[in-house]
Amino acid sequence: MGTALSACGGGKGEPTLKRAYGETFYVGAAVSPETLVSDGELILREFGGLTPENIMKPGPIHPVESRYDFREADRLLDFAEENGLLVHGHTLVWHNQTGAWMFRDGAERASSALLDRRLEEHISSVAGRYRGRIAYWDVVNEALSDGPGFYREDSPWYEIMGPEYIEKAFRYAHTADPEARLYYNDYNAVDPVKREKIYTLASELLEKGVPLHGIGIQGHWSLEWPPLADVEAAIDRYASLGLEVQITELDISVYEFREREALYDGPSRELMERQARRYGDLYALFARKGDALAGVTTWGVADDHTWLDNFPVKNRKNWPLLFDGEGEPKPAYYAALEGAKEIP
Ligand code: 9MR
Repeated sequence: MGTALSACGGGKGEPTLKRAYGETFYVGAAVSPETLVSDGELILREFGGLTPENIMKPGPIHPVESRYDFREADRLLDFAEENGLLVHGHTLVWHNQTGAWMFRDGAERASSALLDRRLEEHISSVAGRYRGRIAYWDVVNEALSDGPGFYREDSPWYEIMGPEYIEKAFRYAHTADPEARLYYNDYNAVDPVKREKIYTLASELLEKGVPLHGIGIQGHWSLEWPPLADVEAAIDRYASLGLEVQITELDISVYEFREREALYDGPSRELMERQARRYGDLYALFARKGDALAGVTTWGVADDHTWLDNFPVKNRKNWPLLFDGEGEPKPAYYAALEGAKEIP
């Protein structure tokens, strides 16, 4: 993309996302090794923090038991430090993107004791390697159920260790990097039913003295869903526990989840204006909630690289972010900037 700085704003006194919000919460973006290069200038102009989209997940960073692959993560940390960006590590424990070896012992399933040892070894190696250099860690990702149950029971972590893997993960992470702020991160985190599960989990962990510092509300949302009132209520509810809150994975799909057709052949002006109103409303809310919010991160930088091109429908183009495929600011970007007027 390589957009010239002068060609798209951010000059001397001009507003940028990080200038507008940097005193209120950090403005982050999820990056891949490729977008870190292709969108480098844009990232430095607009963002104050980075989340690795995939490279620090257990699968990529710890592909087999005896070997870690830290190359990409090291590069990201170096880039962040050279440029004064903070890093939000993602993620130490997840049921997804984890090597199958983690849960096996030869031909058998790993025992609870073996998996516990691996959990500690994985966390102490990854969080320990970057000790003091990671501002926030998503320690456990998506451990709760979207259905009637409480925990995500089909996670191999839960199946083998029961719910204790969650508190153990936080304790191991705190030992490995005592300075890092430790988060529980989930989607549907503003849905009132799941919100209460997350609230209950967090209160129980806190009661036990588990080092939990924040809740990550992922924010994979759409033009119509969720209602703003639910977003506000969730931020308030988590903050009432004395926890930090972050919006960790924001994107606004042009499709509702139930829509499976490719309804749009391009990002029409009308569609992008609708999306801009939505982003504007959200950032205005984030501005008002600045005291409770530690950060707001978009799940990507620009519309040329988004997981939503393949979810929930493969090969259906989406335009969910604040910058277009050329790295130019979209109407959504200007609406997000406008929201900063609501900072008290
Ligand atoms: O954006 C990530 C995509 O590239 C991966 O293929 C996918 C694998 O499940 O994970 C995506 O990121 C997810 C994040 O790690 C956790 N919350 C949901 C995100 C979107 O699926």
